[in-house]
Amino acid sequence: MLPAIRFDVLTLFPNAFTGFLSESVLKGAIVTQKIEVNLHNMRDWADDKHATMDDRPFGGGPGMLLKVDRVVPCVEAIQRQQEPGRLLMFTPQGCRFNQPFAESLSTEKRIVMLCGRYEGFDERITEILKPEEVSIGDYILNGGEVAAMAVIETVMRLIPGVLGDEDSNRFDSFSTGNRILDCAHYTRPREYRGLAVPEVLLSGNHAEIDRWRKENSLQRTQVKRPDLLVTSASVSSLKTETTIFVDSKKQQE
Ligand code: 6GU
Repeated sequence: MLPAIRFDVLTLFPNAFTGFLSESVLKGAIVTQKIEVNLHNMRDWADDKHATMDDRPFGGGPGMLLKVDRVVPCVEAIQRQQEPGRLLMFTPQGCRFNQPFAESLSTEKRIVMLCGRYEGFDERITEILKPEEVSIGDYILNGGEVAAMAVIETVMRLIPGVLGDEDSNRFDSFSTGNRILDCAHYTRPREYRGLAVPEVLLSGNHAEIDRWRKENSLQRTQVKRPDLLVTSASVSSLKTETTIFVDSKKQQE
């Protein structure tokens, strides 16, 4: 059986991924061939293995840039291995990665990810390859490797059959039909240091439990992430059906 998604990661540090991919759910997804992750050391694709991958910027300034004549042939060669995949380039200047973006990736057959290092990429790499530029947040990492891991892990969870319980991600924070935070959860003991589990969760009344959870989700979102809600009168009265959610896809445009 073909894996649902083939990921190709182009990086100068493939070893950074090996521990990450060999544990827990990711390991399972790879062993059962739900996903395939191919790590490509970009340096191996240069004509000579000691080839320089980076160079100083024209015009001066700090840092080194990945070279267009190294990166472009490498991406093209890897794309030719199979039907070309959706191409992501990791850069702090990219669109913010979020759950709707992950959902859009989860139906792809192949995702090719280009990880930068140094100060970034020669601009012509973007002009020639026209990748989707992706960032995982407003802070600066040493390179795109951690971002690639975040994308692989998030997308992998959305593939049917990867998580044990088919329902286990449907109610996650930010997921389809629930673009707000997940509700609070409790397990035994019923009381700890004077803190009791909300009575309704012990009631066995599933309609009441559902109502409590919806209300709790909305309250938590208002307190912890009010930016996820468009503030309106409907929010303060906790009427879920009239709450307007910020469309994160539009935010990205
Ligand atoms: Cl994708 N790359 C780097 N270097 N820094 C980042 C990032 C990506 N996303 C957030 N910070």
